[in-house]
Amino acid sequence: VTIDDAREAVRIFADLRMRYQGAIKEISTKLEVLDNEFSVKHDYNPIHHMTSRIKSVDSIFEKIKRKGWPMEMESVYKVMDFAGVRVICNYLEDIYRVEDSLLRQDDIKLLKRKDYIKNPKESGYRSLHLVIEVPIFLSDRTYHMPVEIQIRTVAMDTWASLEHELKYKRMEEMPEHVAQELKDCAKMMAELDDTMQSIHKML
Ligand code: 0O2
Repeated sequence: VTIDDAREAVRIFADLRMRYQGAIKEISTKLEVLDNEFSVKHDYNPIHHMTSRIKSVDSIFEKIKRKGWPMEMESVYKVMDFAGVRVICNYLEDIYRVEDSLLRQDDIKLLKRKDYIKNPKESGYRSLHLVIEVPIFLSDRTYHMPVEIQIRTVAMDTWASLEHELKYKRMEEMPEHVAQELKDCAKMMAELDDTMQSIHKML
């Protein structure tokens, strides 16, 4: 690798990061506006809090390797969760309320949807995953950037954060009985979400 190649690679990644940061800002603002509107209209906030991240260069290449894609620039553009926004909602129904309100917007295009709440993953993981495309307007052109949005309740988030620490990024296999315990915990969290939703409705 020559110094010029290295400089060019850094420039490309800086440009990509800038565009994905712009996309995260657009989505975060849209979600904040929706949350504020809901608060004014219904005196209640569907969104508990939000976080966002840009995938690290190492994680991007790890993903390309895991997917078995060729190690080339085209593969980097195929990574749909380069930019990620996590929306933590108070109640189960808020998840679909937030989804509907966001997808109604004219400039948002849905590219992929995975409902791991209706169909939890083998691990017990639950969340609604959307990959949407949002325009960002730069000085000389418009880019349509993909952003992965994970929408989940506080209970789903608690489980996913702890389980992620314990297992997800590890190379070793989780012992079967521990995996089962974690699955049981995920089930308890799902029951908790149902109960909290009912209590919220009652009041
Ligand atoms: P990080 O650090 O959260 O970014 P796809 O591209 O959709 O075909 P992918 O990306 O494997 O394939 O999609 P998937 O499985 O739908 O979603 C991946 C992301 O969901 C992960 O991101 C996690 O954030 C989360 N996730 C999925 N399964 C689990 C699980 O069993 N436990 C936990 N805790 N989180 C999970 P990353 O990129 O792996 O990591």
